[in-house]
Amino acid sequence: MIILLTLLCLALLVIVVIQIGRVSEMAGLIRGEEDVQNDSNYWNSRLGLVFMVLFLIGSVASAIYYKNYMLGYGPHEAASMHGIAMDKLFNMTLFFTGVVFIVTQIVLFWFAYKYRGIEGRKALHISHDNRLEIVWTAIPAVVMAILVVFGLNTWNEIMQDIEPGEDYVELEMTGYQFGWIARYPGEDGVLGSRDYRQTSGINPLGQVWEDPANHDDMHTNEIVLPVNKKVKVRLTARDVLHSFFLPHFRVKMDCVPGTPTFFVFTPTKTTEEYREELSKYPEYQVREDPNDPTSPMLWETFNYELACAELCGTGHGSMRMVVRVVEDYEYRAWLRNQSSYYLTSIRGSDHDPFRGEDLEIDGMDDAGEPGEMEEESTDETDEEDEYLSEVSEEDDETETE
Ligand SMILES: [Cu+2]
Repeated sequence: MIILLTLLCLALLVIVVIQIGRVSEMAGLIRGEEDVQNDSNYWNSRLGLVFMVLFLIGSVASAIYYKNYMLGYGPHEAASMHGIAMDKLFNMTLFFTGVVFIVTQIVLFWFAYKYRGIEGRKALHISHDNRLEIVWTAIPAVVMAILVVFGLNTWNEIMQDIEPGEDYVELEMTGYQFGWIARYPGEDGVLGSRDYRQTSGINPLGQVWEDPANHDDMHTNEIVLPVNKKVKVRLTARDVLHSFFLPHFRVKMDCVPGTPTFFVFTPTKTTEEYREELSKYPEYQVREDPNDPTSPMLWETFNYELACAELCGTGHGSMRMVVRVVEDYEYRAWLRNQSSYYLTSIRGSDHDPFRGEDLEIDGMDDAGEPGEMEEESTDETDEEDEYLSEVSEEDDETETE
């Protein structure tokens, strides 16, 4: 019904426009073509100026209104090292293109007004002007060169791989319709090999169980990362194109079936620190559930998140995962609490090529329980243990409640 009414309105509008055209045509015949032409030139050129002013005010106002989202200000500040450089680049590009946009719009509409058709005025024909041509070639060339050089520099910095000998955290993310599988390499620091032909319900990544590097690999249901440490994320997809998008870290890379990609970045703010920052903004100083005064504040419930940025199918919107950035000792404690996928789901089953054989797996005893790891008697380990006992106390409290 609404569509029918809309179509009817549109049809009526077209008829009205045609009728107005006819009326002015008739008026032109009565008053003489020239007069009508001059009249219309006069009004159109003035209305053009009015349009220009409103249009520029609207454009600048919208840029200011959306600057937090588009340029990463306020509660949308970057939480990674390269994110800051990237936001700077966007700001610089917008500055140059913004100046050009405003100047060219003013000149465009001003010329349309100044050189409107006036009775007796003749158009001047200029075949070419060397000076003008040099100016309008050189200025854009210089500005473009500046933008390209800065852009290329930033791009090379962002796309840099891990240097040999550098300390970093590695994980692998695999997109599928519709979700993500996160895999951490375990004690040996090596992600085991995969063969897509071995993919099945019990082996969602097609891990090759003969490869001992697979035995300590862990599948986790959230991404936990240590703050201020380089992270290398290896990206793949199991079916169609997906895109690994971490908006707060300005990370976005396609996951392509059959073509592994990767992204290296350094988170600079823990989730707690980011929440602290958000607590300063009025839009986050409201209850999570406005009808429930006992619910937590919105900033307290904030989490970094992973989203899929490729329209990969009907369940695309459900491809979300929480990303937690924590202190290094909390990260190591969390890692110790994760268990190997091989030991929990494959070991001893029909799919286990080492069934009935003894296996030595780093950091795990053969029964598949996370065992004693090599203890380093450093302060860090103490911190880690303290954190672990705190966490288990909290757990106990929630259980007794
Ligand atoms: Cu997807």
